[in-house]
Amino acid sequence: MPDRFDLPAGFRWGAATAAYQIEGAVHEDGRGPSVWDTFCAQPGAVRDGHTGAVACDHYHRYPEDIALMKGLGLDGYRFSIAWPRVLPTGAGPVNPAGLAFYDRLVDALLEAGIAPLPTLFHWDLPQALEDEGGWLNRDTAYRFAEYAAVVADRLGDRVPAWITLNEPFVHTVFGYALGTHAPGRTLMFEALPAAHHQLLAHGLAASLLHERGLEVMLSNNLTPVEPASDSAADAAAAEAYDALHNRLFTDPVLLGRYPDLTALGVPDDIFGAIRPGDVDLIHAPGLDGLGLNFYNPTRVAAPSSPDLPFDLVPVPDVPHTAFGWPVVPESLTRLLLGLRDFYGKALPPVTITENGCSVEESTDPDRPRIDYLATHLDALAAAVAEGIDVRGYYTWSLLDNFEWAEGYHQRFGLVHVDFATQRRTPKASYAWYRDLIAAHRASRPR
Ligand code: IFM
Repeated sequence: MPDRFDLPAGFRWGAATAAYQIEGAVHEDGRGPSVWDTFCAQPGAVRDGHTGAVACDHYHRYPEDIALMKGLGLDGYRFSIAWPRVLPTGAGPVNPAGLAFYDRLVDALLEAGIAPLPTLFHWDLPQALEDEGGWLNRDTAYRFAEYAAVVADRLGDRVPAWITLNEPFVHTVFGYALGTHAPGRTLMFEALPAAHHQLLAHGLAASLLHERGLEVMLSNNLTPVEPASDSAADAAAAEAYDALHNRLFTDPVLLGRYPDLTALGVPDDIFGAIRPGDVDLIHAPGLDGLGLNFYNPTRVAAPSSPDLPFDLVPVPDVPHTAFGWPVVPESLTRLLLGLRDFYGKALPPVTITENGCSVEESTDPDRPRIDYLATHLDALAAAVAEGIDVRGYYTWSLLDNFEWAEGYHQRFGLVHVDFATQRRTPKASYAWYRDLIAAHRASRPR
């Protein structure tokens, strides 16, 4: 495996996490309940009844975790802010102790020479807002903008760049359409107002962040969609899936219009959710950077039943991660070139805000993760060589953590966490990434 890649000077090396997946301390210092606390309490919702109540105990152990980041030589750290820590009921009075935690975290990161990159929403909606309809309720978008302003007013003097939402596709589809994530709704395509309201929330918050002189990104987990064959039926199914997974979340922000969703049976106004002026509110603030979470491509065939307009089918003849996800690094190059072809000048600079894989705990010496990271960085460098403006790479994840419906079973960390003792042990991929960052810096001084 190469130990360096042809990436530009000033390229930002990072690692990513999210609040509910690592913080724990769900009952401490005035934090309110989130939809994930509620979901985890439902029997059978999460594998083996795991919850994020303790997770990596990062709330208390963040100095140790920042020391691990410093040991890697990271330029940046992407984390998320728990809305229910800051505003325990989602709106109304601010919880000073909650804000103070992020204040300490940001100061400690800066002290270590690591740039903080916060995400404002990584799926842990305050339960009180879910009780009012969650993202199906348009008001949630306005509550999000208020929350964004509160946090930016506190941290914006030290944090210049922000991510509004993490993966609205996954939150909408798993959380509101299929019910495999919190809040566990099973509305199928009628979940899509939740997508529109998240995008509206992004637009409203982006305006407020820009007014404060801050940069804004939005992180989506985009996937290159490939038809299973050359048939017209497979091509049409792939187009419908691409509209749902990718373009629904990117076109309004970058182009100021929604894609055609009629193949999904979704009306133009997304079941009455879109009001006049909304799309402009989403598009007008502009985006300073596109956050791209990349894991795998998706192969799509014509539907085998009338329930859905597509079938998701296995990608043949490729290795798979411990999670069963296909490993096709060159599809990252294809995705990036395809984004440029499709969006042209509307495509802002890209930052890879997540990329990584889960590996069996027993795997020694963590070779599959090193291979995954190296081959994807190679694919990224190939896109950069074709002229794509990529500013940084945040691997998912710094630590093994709470992997949502899979509980603690999928391990994505560069650092092993023993969840019984909270002992952290850097894996072979940690040393590999550390050496890679050092080699890149030595060969490309700023
Ligand atoms: O753990 C998740 C993260 O929260 C969002 N992106 C994908 C990761 C791996 O599933």
